Amino acid sequence: MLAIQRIVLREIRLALKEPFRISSGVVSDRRICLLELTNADGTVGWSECVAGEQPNYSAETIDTAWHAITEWLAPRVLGKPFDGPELVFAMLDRNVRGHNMAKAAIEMGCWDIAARQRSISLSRLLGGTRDRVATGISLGIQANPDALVERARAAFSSGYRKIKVKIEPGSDIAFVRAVREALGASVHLMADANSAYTPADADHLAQLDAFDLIMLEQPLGRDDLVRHAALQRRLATPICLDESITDVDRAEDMITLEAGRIVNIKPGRVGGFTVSKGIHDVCQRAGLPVWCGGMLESGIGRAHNVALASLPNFSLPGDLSPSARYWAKDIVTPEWTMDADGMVHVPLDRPGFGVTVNLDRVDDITTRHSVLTCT
Ligand code: OSB
Ligand code: MG
Repeated sequence: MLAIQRIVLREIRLALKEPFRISSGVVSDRRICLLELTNADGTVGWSECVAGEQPNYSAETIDTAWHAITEWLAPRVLGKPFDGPELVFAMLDRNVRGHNMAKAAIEMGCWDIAARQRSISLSRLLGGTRDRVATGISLGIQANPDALVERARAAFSSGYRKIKVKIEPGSDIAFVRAVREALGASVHLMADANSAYTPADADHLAQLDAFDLIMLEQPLGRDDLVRHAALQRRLATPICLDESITDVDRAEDMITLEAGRIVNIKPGRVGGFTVSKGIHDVCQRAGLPVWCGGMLESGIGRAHNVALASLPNFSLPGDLSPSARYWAKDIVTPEWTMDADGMVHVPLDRPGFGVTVNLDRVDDITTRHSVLTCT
């Protein structure tokens, strides 16, 4: 039984080691919203809202999520007992359109509490079947192909099992070619456009077929399922959808329309773990692989992603880089690490998501704070 009594919202500021540039914008200092949820029995769970500062990836931002959680979503769970975390998404979703990132933050915190109550790992509670998950790196857009090659080489030699390069018009074909030539034919290489292209670019994008990419992520707009289907017919490279897949129905539409052959699941984007599991299951039934994407999360959001990535149909490496790739110092202990084979270990022997939140460090970098309770 869960009955959330208190949610502490915090905004922290965490500087990335280097700016991360995608087709729609750049981020160098992350503003991250953290949730600390306290259950009636005293069990505490944590979560992170993946919304960014600007509405360039999704319509939501940290400020809209803060508002949605405070005004509409937290009141739906605070002081309202319910049987289990699989019920939370429906409680939050009824007559509240959108705001999936805000919903996900509350929902995932409830899963963490439920795992801790049972003294089992979050991975186990979710139905995870692996003790290690394969890790890829997502490399931001660089000034020139040489700078990208340098980062791709370093990533490959440190063990990463998939190299993803961000692309946009003007920084695409030559950049991907340079990385493929530098790393050789056997490396799992892919590109992510974050919606930077239109159907008029189909012939241009077809040049990427020459580089044997394992997938091309989100070339077109997020509502462009029909247009993605037409583009997929034109390309040999499998299309993977990220921004477009906001719920289980959109994943089913993708499958029906053949708008893509792979899904990047970010639990924070789709409203949490219940929806993520639903997308995982429909893809599995259709024979399509999924993988776990990232949103430059702190060690808390990363913990949720690692747990999800341990499910069976997460058969491709996720965007789950170790803490040290992003931050001088993470906010969890131990920090997330990757072994020499590019694997992150799932903390199966610890209750909940398996790392400890370093509260002193969180307090040091907190810039905004709000306590929500039952009224
Ligand atoms: O499209 O996958 C994306 C980061 C911010 C916004 C969108 C995306 C990304 C990444 C980063 O690719 C992956 C990571 O967290 O390492
Ligand atoms: Mg993406």
